Amino acid sequence: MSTKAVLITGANGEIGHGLVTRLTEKDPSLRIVAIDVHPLSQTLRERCHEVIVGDIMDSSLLDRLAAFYDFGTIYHLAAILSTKAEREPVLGHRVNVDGTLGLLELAARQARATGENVKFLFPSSIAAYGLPDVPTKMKAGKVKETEWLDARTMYGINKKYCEDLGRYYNWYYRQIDPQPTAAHVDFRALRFPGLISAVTLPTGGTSDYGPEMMHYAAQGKEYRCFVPESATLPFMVMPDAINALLTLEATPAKNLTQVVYNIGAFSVSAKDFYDVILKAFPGATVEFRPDALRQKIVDSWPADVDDSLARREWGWRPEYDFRRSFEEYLIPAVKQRYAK
Ligand code: NAD
Ligand code: AKB
Repeated sequence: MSTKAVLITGANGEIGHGLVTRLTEKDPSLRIVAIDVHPLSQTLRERCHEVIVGDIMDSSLLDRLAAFYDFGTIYHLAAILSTKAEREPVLGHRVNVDGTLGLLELAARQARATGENVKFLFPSSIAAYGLPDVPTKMKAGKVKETEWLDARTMYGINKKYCEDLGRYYNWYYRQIDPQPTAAHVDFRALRFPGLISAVTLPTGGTSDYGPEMMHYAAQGKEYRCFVPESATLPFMVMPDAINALLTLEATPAKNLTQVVYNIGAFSVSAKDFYDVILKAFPGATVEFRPDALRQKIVDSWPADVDDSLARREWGWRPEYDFRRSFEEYLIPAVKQRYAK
């Protein structure tokens, strides 16, 4: 008989850290199977039932997992983020699209074998959007899930396509089979804004300037910000991002009319970040030296998102606005982190 477990890919990443910790705090007996190409830290390893240092592209590894485990829920976090995927687009496509397809197939096979739906949580991104220029972006304000979907980066295109793949696996998978399967992949995606964690530093993304500015200031390091002061994006702190994943996972399928939901917390400019960071770390040195090419990516992402659907259907509500994020979570935690 197979062992019941939760699968987390990309477990060593920023969201992985928060998710593994929160899931095991909630239920210490939960069996987590974690995969990442990089080894997990000791503290995370201790919280997992099995840790695999491996590649989600390795189909024999996925076959082995399918043979040993019944995954009721899969959190598929492994990805190549926007800046790295723009530098290596073929790698981005392989990991972000082919990798996701492999995981969706694993979930579909498991649903077929067990006769029970497999929940598939997918972190999509504001990168799925593509606005043509800054005036249009600022005029658009809070964008809805169905608007401005002409993504301009390999990463954004990958995310959008994977949302569509998820919709297919959720509602139309093998639709002309004479005998439909009893169970299916219950795909649920969140379009996350830029995330900020006090515990980890981002790598390979484009919204990284916000969290980087804070982590550099806390370490007394000079930061060169690659966007202008006016650059504006939606952001959210990691505790809210984890809450969103867990709340969406726990929502009964009958409450959900869509497979993709925006979630928002606050929309701020790079100058807003600078002001709050300077207040907390008066010696901080930040030089705004925009990189026109990376800035273009930020310019194409929305300034804010309309998350009314998530609020209505599954009760989404961020706990942290901009002020509370910094005063009660980020600043105290990073001060403590770098004081060690
Ligand atoms: P991250 O880069 O910190 O973590 C991704 C993890 O995936 C890394 O630990 C990496 O080693 C692993 N990985 C990459 N390729 C792999 C492969 N082939 N096989 C196995 N593991 C592999 O990113 P994160 O911030 O934790 O993001 C997690 C998910 O959330 C990603 O899908 C990302 O696109 C999405 N997301 C993140 C943000 C954000 O601001 N952090 C915003 C929107 C969406
Ligand atoms: C990135 O910048 O690539 C991510 C994201 C917003 O998806 N942080």
